[in-house]
Amino acid sequence: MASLCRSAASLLKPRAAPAVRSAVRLCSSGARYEYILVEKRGERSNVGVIQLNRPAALNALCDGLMKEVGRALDAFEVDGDVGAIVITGSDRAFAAGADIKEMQNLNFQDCYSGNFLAHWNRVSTVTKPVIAAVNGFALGGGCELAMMCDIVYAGEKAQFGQPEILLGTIPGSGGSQRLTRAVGKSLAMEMVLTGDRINAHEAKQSGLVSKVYPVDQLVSEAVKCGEKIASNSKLVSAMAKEAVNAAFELTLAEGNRLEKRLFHATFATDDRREGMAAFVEKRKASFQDK
Ligand code: CO8
Repeated sequence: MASLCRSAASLLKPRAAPAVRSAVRLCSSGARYEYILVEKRGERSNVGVIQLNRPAALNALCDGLMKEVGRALDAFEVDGDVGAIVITGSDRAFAAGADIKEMQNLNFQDCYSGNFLAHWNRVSTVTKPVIAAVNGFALGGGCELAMMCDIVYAGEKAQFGQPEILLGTIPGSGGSQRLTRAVGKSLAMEMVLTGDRINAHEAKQSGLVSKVYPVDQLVSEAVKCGEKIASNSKLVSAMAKEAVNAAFELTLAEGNRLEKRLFHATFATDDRREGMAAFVEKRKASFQDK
């Protein structure tokens, strides 16, 4: 957790890259991943891809799976080559929610004293841009996981929903908050109170996702978006992400003040100098992430 609290600048310094250049089931520490596949993609191997891989349970987000996602995010966060991260699932399911079988016998004390599933929040604290590529079901915690990401792309057959009410509970990882901010009160209320799902096109129309692609093109399109982001200054991208995220937390005046300070801060970077010089000299900028 401590590593996630470091400043963007220290996180973006190149360090020893973990061994995740091709699809492997090893994390940086050498420990095996059981529930996810991790690789680096893109022409310059600068997009980290985490694929949820628990097909028999439609990628239900058991504790072990979410801990592995956290470890993979940690590794990409400190990997100086990686400029963006994609989280995806299978064609059938991004994730069908938190693992109901794992939750079934918990009581209030277990949840409260153990701060049940608090570590899920790690996805929303990563400083590098994270893109969710959602095919199939994104239900309950699956929809919440997608909404923790910075950009959501959907495959044409994606379905989004918060069906917790049908299980006698309510969203617990931001569903009532992020969904409402994304789609507005009436649709969010309808989804949370009825458990009804929306399809990819409804999700696009309501602002939950930014692009819809054919199922088989979704992940490569998300990687392309990641490559585009990764070609910019990682340092300045982290500032841009911080500024946009502040819009959900601060008043307009506070948000504008923070934005202005971050804008001013870009003038302390070599990359801002390089970006403007490259424009004036009619050449492509070469950012060094400092
Ligand atoms: N948890 C555990 N197992 C699951 C889950 C799940 N969420 N979803 C599917 N599975 C399992 C099924 O049990 C089944 O396993 P098995 O073959 O061993 O019986 C397998 O996946 C395939 O599922 P189905 O046979 O049901 O497949 P269908 O195609 O018939 O249906 C559905 C697909 C519609 C996705 C259906 O599986 C379904 O409704 N799943 C549950 C969806 C749901 O209710 N999700 C919300 C869960 S609660 C939640 O996410 C709360 C989050 C709170 C986070 C708090 C953080 C602090």
